Amino acid sequence: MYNYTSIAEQFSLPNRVIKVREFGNGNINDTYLVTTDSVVEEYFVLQRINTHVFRQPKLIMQNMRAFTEHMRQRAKDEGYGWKMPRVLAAQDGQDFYVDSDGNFWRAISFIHGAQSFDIIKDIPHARQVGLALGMFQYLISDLPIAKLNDTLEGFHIMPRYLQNFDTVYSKNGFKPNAEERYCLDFVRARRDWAHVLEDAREQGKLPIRPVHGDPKVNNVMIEERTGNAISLVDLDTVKPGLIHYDIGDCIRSGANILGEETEQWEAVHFEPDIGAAILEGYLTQARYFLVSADYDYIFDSIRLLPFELGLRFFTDHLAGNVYFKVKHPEHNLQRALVQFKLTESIEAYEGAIRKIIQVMVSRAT
Ligand code: GN1
Ligand code: MG
Repeated sequence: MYNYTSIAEQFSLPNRVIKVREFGNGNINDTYLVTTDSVVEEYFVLQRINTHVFRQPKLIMQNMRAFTEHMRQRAKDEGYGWKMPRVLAAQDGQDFYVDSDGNFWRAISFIHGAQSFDIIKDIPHARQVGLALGMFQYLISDLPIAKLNDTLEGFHIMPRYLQNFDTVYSKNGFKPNAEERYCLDFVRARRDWAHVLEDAREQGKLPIRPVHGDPKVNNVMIEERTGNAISLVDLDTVKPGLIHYDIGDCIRSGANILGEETEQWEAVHFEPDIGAAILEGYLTQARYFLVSADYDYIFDSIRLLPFELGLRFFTDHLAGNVYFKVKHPEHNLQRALVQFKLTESIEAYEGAIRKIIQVMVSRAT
């Protein structure tokens, strides 16, 4: 459908493009790995930005320039072996290329010698995933939020998602099946509590800071040689927000060892040991910038983010799959069920998880 080679060549010259293949399994953008004949930069990542979701993709590129340079410099100054993807310029010197159909393409460097995983392999991996988030937030923590555009308005803002859900549901006029009924009841039972983080922000308890926005397990790059996390990729949602969105998202994605795409949603559960290891890794770096109120909302964030994601999937299911890419018509319903089951399991373990948080926090502070 697209002439991938000629699009890739917008970013590869003077090198020749040898191959372009699909890469990763993002739910929003289309991602490709480009192989070139360059000896220094054999691969790079080419992406078509979904402009229905990201309506101002140029703002994303502006952000990426600003924070990747800032973070790269800080990592260097402080002696961390941390890598930030580089934005690759197109032939005309811009940070992107718009094709004749108006598609928005951009290229970023590939992190060599590293790979990512959809599911946590073991406890050391879990620790590295948490550490990656702590490192990312640490390196960006001194970048003034005024330097970051809001690339996706309303992202992670729970009251907005609830409003959107109500609008879609009231227009839908459908007869729910048993699974949809479960989801409807699930949302109803938790909707009043779900404002917890935004309330804390409004009350001045939690500050707005730069966040990653999407620190799930498969965005953490693990160095093959050492097993250490060396980068956190997928940077479109880096913008001002609450660091708790990141904490909850990272832990909900890692501690669900069946993965978010499993069809066995009834078996989905939270693995406390993995959650603990992620938190432990996170705090080794995050303790340098967290303040005491931040710790008070860690449990809420772990419970809220899977609920939020489940609600977003469920809303999209009701809306006819207009936001997340799907492989079959019930895909978003299945994904919602997975996240709701995970939330339920977190609720069942609340006492144990709160104890883990206490132990990890007292060790780190
Ligand atoms: C989307 O496209 P991808 O897979 O990187 C979504 C995240 C969700 C994630 C769930 C901009 O990310 O918020 O957590 O799916 N990104 C956006 O897998 O909505
Ligand atoms: Mg993403």
